[in-house]
Amino acid sequence: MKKSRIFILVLVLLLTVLVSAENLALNKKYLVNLPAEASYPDSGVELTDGKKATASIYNAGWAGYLRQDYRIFIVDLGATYEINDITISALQDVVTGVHLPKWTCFSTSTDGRRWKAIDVVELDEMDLPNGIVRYTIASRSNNAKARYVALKLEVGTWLFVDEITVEGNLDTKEDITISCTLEEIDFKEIEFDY
Ligand SMILES: [Ca+2]
Repeated sequence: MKKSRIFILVLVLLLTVLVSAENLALNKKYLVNLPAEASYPDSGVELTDGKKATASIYNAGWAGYLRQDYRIFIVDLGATYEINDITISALQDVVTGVHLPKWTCFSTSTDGRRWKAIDVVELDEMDLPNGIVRYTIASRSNNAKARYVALKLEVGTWLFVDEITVEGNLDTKEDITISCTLEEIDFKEIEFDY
């Protein structure tokens, strides 16, 4: 009896490891519709390098985006996968004008041309933590198939972003059929709820 229980436990643990989601966005290419400010630059790898910034505007891990209403970030996963949670982490430091986005829209595509708006996350100031914090905004994509993931974030004064993640299962990888490159994507064609 005991042996069979141990066997089942090991089996469950093994299955959990096998189906556990991984960050498919890690070290993947991304584009932003407008570049980060020179004072808080992004070299083009920091938002998917797996490194978290500390909750300080002086930490070099933050890319800073100033005004102009919103930014759109597109991550190329390199192949189509079934994806689960999409997250983006931002800084709140109200005194220095760094605010969390009031809304964040999520959209996915398998070919970079046809897009599907999948979620909007709105942040209510009443619900936000006080002080200087690194805050993660998350969306559930309910096993959407995607090669490209786009996020559109409201920008008030400053938006500071350090990392985007896309959770999914590597085993669901599909070979690329017809799709455009990241550079060929037209930001205006992406479907968002806002
Ligand atoms: Ca990072």
